[in-house]
Amino acid sequence: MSESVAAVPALTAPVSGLSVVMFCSVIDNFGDIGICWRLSRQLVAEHGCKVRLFVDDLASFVRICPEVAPTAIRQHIAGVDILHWQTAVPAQTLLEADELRTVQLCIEALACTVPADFLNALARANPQALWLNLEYLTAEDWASGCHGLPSPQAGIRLKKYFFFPGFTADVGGLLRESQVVASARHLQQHAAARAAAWRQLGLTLPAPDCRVISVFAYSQAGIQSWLELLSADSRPNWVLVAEGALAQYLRAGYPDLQQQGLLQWGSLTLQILPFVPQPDYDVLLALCDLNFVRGEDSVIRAHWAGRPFIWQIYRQAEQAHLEKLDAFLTLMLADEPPALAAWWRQVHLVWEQEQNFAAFWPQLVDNFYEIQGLMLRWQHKLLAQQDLASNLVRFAQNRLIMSRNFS
Ligand code: TRH
Repeated sequence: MSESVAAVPALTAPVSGLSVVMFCSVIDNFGDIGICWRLSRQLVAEHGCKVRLFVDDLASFVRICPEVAPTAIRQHIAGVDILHWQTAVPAQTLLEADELRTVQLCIEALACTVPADFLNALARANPQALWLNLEYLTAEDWASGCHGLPSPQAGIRLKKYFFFPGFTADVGGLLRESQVVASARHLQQHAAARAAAWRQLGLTLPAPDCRVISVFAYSQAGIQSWLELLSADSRPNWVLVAEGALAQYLRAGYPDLQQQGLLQWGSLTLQILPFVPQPDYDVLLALCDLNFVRGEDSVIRAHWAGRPFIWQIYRQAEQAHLEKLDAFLTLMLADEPPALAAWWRQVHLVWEQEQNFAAFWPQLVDNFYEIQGLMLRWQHKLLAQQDLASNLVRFAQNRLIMSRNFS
C-alpha cells in the first residue's frame, strides 16, 4: 500500500519573511498551545517569518516543550520569541516601538481575544497590518463558506479575516511540516532508526511480534474489558497510556500501575508514559501500530504518522462534537467500501462514547490491513492539498499586497 502513496509535496512557497504576532490563550488541556507552538515553529523554519508568540500559560507550555522557562517574560526558542501574556501587563509594552511598527500579521488563535489596546497600538504603528482569526478545526461544510471572509470590527482600524483549518481545498488546510510524513516513513522502513527512536523516548525496543498501541484519551470507562482481551491474546501487546485523567483512572484500578507505572498481565504490558516533548510525540505515533488520539492536534499528527488511529474528539456542550465527528468521518470515508466505512464509523462512535470497545476488537484485528489501507488512502488525498502554514502565509501576503496597492 505504501508504494502507492504520493511523495510528500516539496515546499514551493517562497520565503515570506512576514513579521507575525500570535496570541494564544490556554483554555483547556494542550491543544491551544500545541497548535500555536507548532504553527509558530513552522512559520519560522519553513517560511522565514519572524514570530512573537504571546502565551498566557507557560506552565502548560513546559509540558510539551521542556525548554520553556515558566517564569520568563520573554524567551527565544526554536527561532520563536515567546512572551508571557499577562492581563496586568499590556501586551504592546512587551514589544519595542520598532518591533510593533514592523508587525504585518496578528494571529488571534483559537477563539482567544487579543486585547483591544494592543490592536489599537498596532493599528497606529502599522495601519496596514492584518488581523486573522485562526479558528478551531472542523470538517463541517459551513466552514468553507466562512473561510477567508472579512470580519469587520467596530472601533478597531485593522482589517480582520476568518481563517479556518480543515480537510478540503476550499478551507485553510492542516498543520503539516514539510518533512513530517517523510520522517514517519523513514522510521517505519528502517529498523536502526526505529531502535534509536525507542531509545530517544527512554523505552525499550519492543519484540518484533509485539503490537504497540498508544492511547491518548480524555476518559474511557469501559477500557478494562479491552485490556483483559489483550492480556489473553496469542501475541504480546504493549499499551502506552499518556499521562492524564485516563492514566489516573487506570492507576486506581491496577495497584501495580500505581506503584511502578507498569503492569504485566498475561500478554499485555500496560505502561503509563509521562508527557514527552511535542516532537517526540510525533515519533511515538509513527512507531506504534495503532494510535488512539484526542483533541485537535494529536489527531492531525496521527494522520501524518500513517498508522490506523481512533479519534476521541474534544467534547462540547449539547453534543456539538458529535456533529463534528460525523462530518470528519463522512469526509474520511467518502470513497471507501460502504461496509468498511460503516463499521469504522461505528468503531469511532463506540470509543468516543466509552461504550463496549472490546466487542469490536477481534474484528479490528482481523481487518487491520484494510484499515491501514483506508488510512493511507485518506492521507494520500490530504497530501495533495497545501498545508495550513503555506496557505496562511499566501493568504496574508496577498491581502498585504492588495492593501499596499489600493490603500
Ligand atoms: O490536549 P487536548 O485535549 O487539547 C484540546 C483540543 O485541542 C481541543 O480541540 C481544544 O478545544 C482544547 O484543547 C482547548 O488534545 P490535542 O489537541 O491533541 O493536544 C495535545 C497536544 O499535546 C498536542 O500538541 C500533542 C501534545 N503532546 C505532547 O507534546 N506530548 C505528549 O506526551 C502527548 C500525549 C501530547
